[in-house]
Amino acid sequence: MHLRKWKIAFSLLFLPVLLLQGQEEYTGNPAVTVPENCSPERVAEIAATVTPALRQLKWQQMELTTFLHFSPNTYYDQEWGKGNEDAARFNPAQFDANQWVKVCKEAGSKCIIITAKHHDGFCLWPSKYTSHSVAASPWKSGKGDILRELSDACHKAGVGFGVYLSPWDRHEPSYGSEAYNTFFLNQLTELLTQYGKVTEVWFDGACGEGPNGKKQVYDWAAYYSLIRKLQPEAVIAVMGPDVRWVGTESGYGRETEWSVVPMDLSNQEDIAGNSQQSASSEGFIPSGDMTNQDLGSREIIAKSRNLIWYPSEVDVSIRPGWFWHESENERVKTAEKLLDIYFNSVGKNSVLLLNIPPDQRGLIHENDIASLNGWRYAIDNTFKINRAEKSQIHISGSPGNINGSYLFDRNDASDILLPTEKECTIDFDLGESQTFDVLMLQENIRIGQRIEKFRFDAKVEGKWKNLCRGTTVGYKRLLRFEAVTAQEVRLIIEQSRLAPALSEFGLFIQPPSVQAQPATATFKDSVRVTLSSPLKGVNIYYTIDGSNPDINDIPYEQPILLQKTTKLKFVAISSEGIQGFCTSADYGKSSYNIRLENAADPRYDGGGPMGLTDGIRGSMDHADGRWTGFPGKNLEATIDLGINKPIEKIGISFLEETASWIFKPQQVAILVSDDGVAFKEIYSISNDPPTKDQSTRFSVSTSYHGEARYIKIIATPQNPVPNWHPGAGTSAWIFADEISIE
Ligand code: FUL
Repeated sequence: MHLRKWKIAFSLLFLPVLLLQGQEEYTGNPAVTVPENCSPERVAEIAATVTPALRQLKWQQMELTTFLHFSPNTYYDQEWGKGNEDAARFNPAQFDANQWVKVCKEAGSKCIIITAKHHDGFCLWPSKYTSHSVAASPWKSGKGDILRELSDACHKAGVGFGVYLSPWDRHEPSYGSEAYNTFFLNQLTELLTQYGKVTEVWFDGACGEGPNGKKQVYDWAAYYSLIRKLQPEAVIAVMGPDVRWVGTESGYGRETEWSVVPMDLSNQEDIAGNSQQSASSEGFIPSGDMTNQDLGSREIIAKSRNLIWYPSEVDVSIRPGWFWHESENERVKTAEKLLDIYFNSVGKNSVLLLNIPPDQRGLIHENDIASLNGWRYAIDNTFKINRAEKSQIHISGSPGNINGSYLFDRNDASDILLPTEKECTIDFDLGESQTFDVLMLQENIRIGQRIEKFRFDAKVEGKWKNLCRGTTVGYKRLLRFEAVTAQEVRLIIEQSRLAPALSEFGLFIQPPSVQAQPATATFKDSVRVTLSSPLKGVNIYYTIDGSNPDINDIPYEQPILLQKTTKLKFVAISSEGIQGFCTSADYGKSSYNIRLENAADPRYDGGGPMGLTDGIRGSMDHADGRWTGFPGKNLEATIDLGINKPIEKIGISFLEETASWIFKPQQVAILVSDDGVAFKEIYSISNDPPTKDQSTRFSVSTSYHGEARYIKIIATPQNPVPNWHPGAGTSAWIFADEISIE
């Protein structure tokens, strides 16, 4: 054992690059059959020799890819078309494929996958095999081809081009018969032969009923072999053999993400029959529950005879829906949220497939672009300088320091092969004291995915302090922790399968953040807000007029005293001139006494009853902390103005977000009183339940020319929830915010 260790250590000394393969020679070993009666240890070793096919390796290296959901749904304000949509409504008058590609490329995307056909069967290219396509639309007088313009723009910009062709087709009459498989193969052939190189073919798993009420038996094997024949370098994703769906659409990958998994994730009986014998897709049908937390641990693979390289893709939309909806323009994920998704997808051994749906004009909306720009700025500035790049490295057991430059060369093909001992420590002397809050690790997956458990420490004031721990690394692992300043750090690989090949090691610092204390508040007279950043040497700037702060705004020097309802916006700029995210916090003044007959749900208490009259309106996000939510109960609020006062107008706003079971109240009544006992109704309204999903904010108000001391608002929930909704028969939620009294 020792001998082997020293051999590795010496090879590190004299021949530190153990692998620097040209991609051309690389073929990979994406499927293995485990011999019978292997011990679990032996199976783990075999799993460590499974490596990606070349197309999978290139796909993994892209890290960031884009989905574009665009179809008649964009014009019908819906997510799933029925197949009978009128092509006459499809008219992206300002369509500009170059804008799409420019926005995606600038955001860092390496491949764009377009919904060539979604479940509604409408084709964005003039397919010869159906009339339900752009050819029937008024756009470019039926002479246009979205795919032609997009593929040309992608190829010109050096961005990959990918297609989403929905197997489920709610328009095509042959759906549900063998003829449909031929129809589908014909459409695939058009896509794979008319638009140049295709990087990814994305098949969704949905298999519903077609126009004749029948379901289709898909001939996956025929689809796959056609793709292999026509576009051998394209990966086939999700319902395909090359790329696995991560299992959620949240943007958040698994903590432990193995790219090597059993061939059949659930049904052991099928393994032999379904075996993916080589990088080819023959006989492969994805099965098993992709949502399981554990897909590739020693316990799981020990039960398997066939192991495959099947890496994870995280798909998520920048908006709540996959398609563009006007009502979601204010609900675009913030740059900060996108960064969190990045760390939890790309940083968890997955490729991120971020959906950016074009709008009815045929352009990517300004709000999406603003988020993407902020996101890119944060990623670029975080990863610009590797604070470890000048390190001297020592590996436990080896006689001296080694040149670790291969760990900092931003080349995932050069690596240092670590000893196979149970525990191996790599000490880094960073050369000088550095501040960092991100650890990046990469394995050379051409050798295999091997690290099972690690921890990372820094020497702070003479003592080792643990900063983070992790399990799998794979292609890339990113971990964040509180910023620390240190010169000595160590990475301890606590467990691995065979010898891990570490290809990159990075320490980075994110753009500075600012915390406000209190984070939000409703107050009667005044509130004092403290702003701070965990990083030393940063300058904080803020505004109180709602504008975005920068270096020209008020520098923060001492706690800020607020005496009226204020949206405070703040930003930090590091000593290196890097600007953090602009953050805002709401502070609302409420001078009324308000009593609620029914308490709000504790998860949605809107900051307490006073939050209903603090001048800050809830956003389109029901969980923003501003909304007061009542589950199936009346909202009954009584406000005491202290003395009789003249009143001009009384109003209240509500949220409707039926997908979250939040409906407009069935009834709203506004009452006034001088003594708090006898109330007079001055307004009442009834609302019919909606007939389809809605997402909107709405207000009711009434003018009142008189005096009163007490105001009462009673809102009753929709009861029962209508039949078309999954909550049918129950009593809906009411979400209210801001009662206004003028
Ligand atoms: C799902 C589809 O049903 C959605 O509409 C969307 O295309 C998403 C990416 O896949 O299964």
